[in-house]
Amino acid sequence: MQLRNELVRVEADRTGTTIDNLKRAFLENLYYVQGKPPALATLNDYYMALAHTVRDRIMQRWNNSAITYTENQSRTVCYLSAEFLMGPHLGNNLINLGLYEPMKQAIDELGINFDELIEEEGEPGLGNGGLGRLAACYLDSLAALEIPTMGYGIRYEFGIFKQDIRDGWQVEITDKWLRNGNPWELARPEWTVSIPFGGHTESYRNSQGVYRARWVPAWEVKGVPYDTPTLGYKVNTANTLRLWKAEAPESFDFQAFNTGDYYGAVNAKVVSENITKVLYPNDDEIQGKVLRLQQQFFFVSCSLQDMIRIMKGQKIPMERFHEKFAVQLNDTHPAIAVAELMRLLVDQEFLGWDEAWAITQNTLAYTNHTLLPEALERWQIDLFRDLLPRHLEIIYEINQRFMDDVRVKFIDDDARLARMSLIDESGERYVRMANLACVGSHAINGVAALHSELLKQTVLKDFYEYSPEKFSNKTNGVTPRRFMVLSNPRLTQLITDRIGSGWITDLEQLRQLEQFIDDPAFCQQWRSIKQAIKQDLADSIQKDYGVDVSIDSIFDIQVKRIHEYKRQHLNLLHIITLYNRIKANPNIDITPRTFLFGGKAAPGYFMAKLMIKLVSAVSEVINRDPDVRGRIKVVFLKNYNVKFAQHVYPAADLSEQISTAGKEASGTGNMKFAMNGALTIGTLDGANVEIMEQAGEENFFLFGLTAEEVRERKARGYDPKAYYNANPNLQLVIDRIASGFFSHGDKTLFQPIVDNLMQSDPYLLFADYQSYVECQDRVAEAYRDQDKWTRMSILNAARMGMFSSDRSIQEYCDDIWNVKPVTVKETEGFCSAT
Ligand code: CBF
Repeated sequence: MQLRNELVRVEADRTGTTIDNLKRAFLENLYYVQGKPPALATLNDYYMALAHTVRDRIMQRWNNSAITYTENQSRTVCYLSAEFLMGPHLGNNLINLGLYEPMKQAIDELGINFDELIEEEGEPGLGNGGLGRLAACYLDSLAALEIPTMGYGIRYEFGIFKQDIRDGWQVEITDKWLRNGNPWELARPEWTVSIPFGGHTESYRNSQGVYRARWVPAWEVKGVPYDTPTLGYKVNTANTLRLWKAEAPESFDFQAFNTGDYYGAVNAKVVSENITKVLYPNDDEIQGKVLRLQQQFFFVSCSLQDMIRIMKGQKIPMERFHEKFAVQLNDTHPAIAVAELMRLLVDQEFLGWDEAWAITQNTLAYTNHTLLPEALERWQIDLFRDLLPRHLEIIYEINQRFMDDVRVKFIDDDARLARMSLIDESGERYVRMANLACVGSHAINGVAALHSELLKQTVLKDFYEYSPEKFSNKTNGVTPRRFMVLSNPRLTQLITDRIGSGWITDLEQLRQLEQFIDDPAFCQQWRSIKQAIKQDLADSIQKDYGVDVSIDSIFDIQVKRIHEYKRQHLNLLHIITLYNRIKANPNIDITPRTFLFGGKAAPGYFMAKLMIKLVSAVSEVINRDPDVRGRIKVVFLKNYNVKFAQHVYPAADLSEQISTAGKEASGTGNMKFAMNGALTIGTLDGANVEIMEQAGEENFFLFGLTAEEVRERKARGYDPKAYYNANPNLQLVIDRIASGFFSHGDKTLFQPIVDNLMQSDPYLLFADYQSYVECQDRVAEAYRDQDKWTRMSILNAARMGMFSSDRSIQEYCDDIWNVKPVTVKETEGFCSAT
């Protein structure tokens, strides 16, 4: 079909940005898209109308980006991730469009509360925590830096569960995030792909008489793409997040239906759609379930097939796949891409093995996000073969060639061969996904300096020794657009008034704030802003939990997934220590504190759930004890998610980053807190190390063993009881928990925590206890000197430039992906056939 050669201009209602345009557009969307007259509209209708008004203003950028990339055959980054924790879109899109203020004015002028509409949006919780949120920050920076990008992932019908707290226990509630529709996505059924599973393989001779392999799958599902635009900050770039939904090839099996088997007829649909039904709610842990492998293969195959379609659409020969695409594997979850790309190139595109292998390695790169052994993915061979028989063959072939190379490089080292093999044969046989990712990638990186070093010394040591040139560090970063501009408008205004707005895209410019640390007016404004934000959070705590918290207390916050290695229970040991001091001397002079916790526990992680219960139990006792006189308060904030996080980071005085050294790969919450002027109490773990380097030791509360000391302590034979016996304060804390003091006299309730600490204490809480408490005492002392504290707070924010995800992404672009920005052209009308 050929369009007439003319420029079509769009009416102002779809693209206009004057206040009048925005008002008209909003009302029009309410009436015609949402189908409601104002008299009958609900809050959600208003939100939807606003979302559509914003989406209309994105469309031109999105289409122009697609046209530019197609015309230029642009090299494209494909970020493959099983999780994208995007957070609410509305406010963020308005910021990136530069329309936040005009839209607020327009909506307010209509008599509708704009802030309520922003709050009305739910969030697509398609991730567990750090890894998924990092992917979202990276999409933001890729667009801001004008890098052609596709994010590829899974459109889970149910994202991370909603957390309720009942009687102190976590209760999981299904997250029906699509219930009211999703105005930000567009289904693209025309690009549906077919994904095979199961069956067997066979060999055949092609027309030239050459033997080839063929996969004869037992069943297939359809992958339907849903696209969401990801905007760059005040540039024309709108990239795409493409999430795949699984559907049955036929909704009904008519044969079964005709024979009266109604259940059988719909079952195929149910089984297929199960693949993208729900996000596995585990962070840093694997479960080895077949459905999870199905999910991984499903989205990887959909995405690679999509790339091949794009290559063909742009008439680029398949031999140039690695020139067109740079594919990043976000952890091992998409590592099956190594075998799948080989299958597609060899079996379907008929490239030779060696050529396909060179393309695969040149295309793929792998980011490792954890050193925890329980998070290293491996799949039982039988399970793997049943689902992906052809991939197992391909993996065997890759392995055989790889083992031959290793054998030559490291002569007579069978132990090394066994460790590096893609197949774990030490007992029951498994496919090792990290090994597969390493072998199939040209670049491997960790996510903070310490983590990247430890990777080379521990889990990936053999691979480092084999190909050191592949390894690098890419310290994580977070987007200042969401985590400063959107979350903290007051601080943004203050900073911009002083140094201009360049810092929003060049965070190093925050260093200019250092010149104001001796300016009393600036410090006063800085402090008042913090107090005002604390008041907002205090109000919401009062409303939601009925607890009064004072904004003159230190807001001491630990928000992150609940995990033993993150040591929320170490925080509790300190709280109980303070409480014990008060009980011993009710008139003691202590710096008031509000301890806030938030985070979800994996539903099957008993200890983590018990830790939540312990926080609740301690808070119940402390908050109502008259001796405490409100000087310390403890609150567990339920259902911590991106939306809520945006209210939390700006309100913090103290950021708790207290994981056992060597366990947290990077952390990213630590960066978000510090950018918003919180001081950190932390161990030398993950990115804390670099945060401290940047902020300066004098502006960071450091405690605890180093990763090396932790290793030594364990090697020597760590005995937690020795610490307990030697420290009367620690004894009192543990005994109080064990005695049932926090559990209405029930001595058994928290026994698993007590026993675990007393008998093994795998995360060395006892070893770090004294150092932590002393450090907390220094925090309390420092907070008393408000001038000094404010200076430290300003310096922390001023020196966080390196933790912008723009810096991280620039490093990936330069060192791993070799991509350059592409400026998206602007058009006058929306459609020109010329
Ligand atoms: O790199 C992003 C984050 O990933 C994790 O959350 C993960 O899922 N493996 C790590 O635990 C974090 O340390 C890291 O910041």
